[in-house]
Amino acid sequence: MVQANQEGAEDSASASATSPRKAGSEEISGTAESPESGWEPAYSGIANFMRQPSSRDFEAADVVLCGIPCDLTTSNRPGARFGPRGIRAASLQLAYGEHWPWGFDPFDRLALVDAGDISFSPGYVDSMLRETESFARAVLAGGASLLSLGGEHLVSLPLLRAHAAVHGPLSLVHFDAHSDSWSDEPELGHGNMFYHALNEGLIDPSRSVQIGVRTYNAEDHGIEILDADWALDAGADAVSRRVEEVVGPGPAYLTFDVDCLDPAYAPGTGTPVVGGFSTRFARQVLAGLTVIEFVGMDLVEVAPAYDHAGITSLAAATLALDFLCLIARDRPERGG
Ligand SMILES: [Mn+2]
Repeated sequence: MVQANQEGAEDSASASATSPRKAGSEEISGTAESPESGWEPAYSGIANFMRQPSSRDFEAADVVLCGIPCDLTTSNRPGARFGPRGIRAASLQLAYGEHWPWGFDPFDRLALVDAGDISFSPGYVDSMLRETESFARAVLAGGASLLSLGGEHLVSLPLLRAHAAVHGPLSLVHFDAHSDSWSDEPELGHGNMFYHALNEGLIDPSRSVQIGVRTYNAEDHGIEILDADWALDAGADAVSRRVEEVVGPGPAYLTFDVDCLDPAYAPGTGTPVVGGFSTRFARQVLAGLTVIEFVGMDLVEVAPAYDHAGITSLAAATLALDFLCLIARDRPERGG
């Protein structure tokens, strides 16, 4: 692993004097260009996502990445507010050029800026909802796509509000151990925001699908559920094909709760449920969704305090990078 990273790093360092992976040399003026070695090891440096530029200038960006450090309504173990930081740190060991098994570097094709985290008043759900929707609307108005890192899953509601304002009712492609559409909870929270999203008309249930579910909810609200047992028996390719059949043409929003993965692969989360996907299986399903028109994505519920050896954060960073490869796969190289 270390050997592979070093080889990749040498390749990318020699390829371009302005590589954004060269120790942040583009972002910081008046400092040393780069380390003498020409590359920076994964444990070192500023932890922007994938070492992409830190910026709130969205004009030139194809994709804006943000963190939403919120765990206000977490129903079991809190700590997802540290998710964005954990995922960014884990991403540094992936920031060495071509991403396996895609065979290309998505940042040769997509300009991504890491906008940092959305700030809101700690402890106030309304503040998080307002600030997140406002930020997302500003990004989308500038023409960029948004890749959001949670945070608890409630963050998807203001993100869906902003995306639906631009695109109309969305197909929801939802990876999760839980449906998060329970209708019997008195307050808005991370177990019912998709029930509220349905009531608000943000989601088209007939074009939506939930993948990896392995908890009970008496109501499916008309959304197709590919539960974890069915999916694992059917195989990744069959799951991808069924998701594409349900979604069809039109804008889709991807939301990935890391607890879709089995706790063996993602212990660092608030409400783990056994019997889930391996990281590899989830990657295969995601990579198979090649004809869906994704307009945005969030990846949520990483809680690094319960993680072991960083495997949950690494899985999340890898899945976020897979999503970027998925939307970049048919694009030409930038400026080339
Ligand atoms: Mn969940």
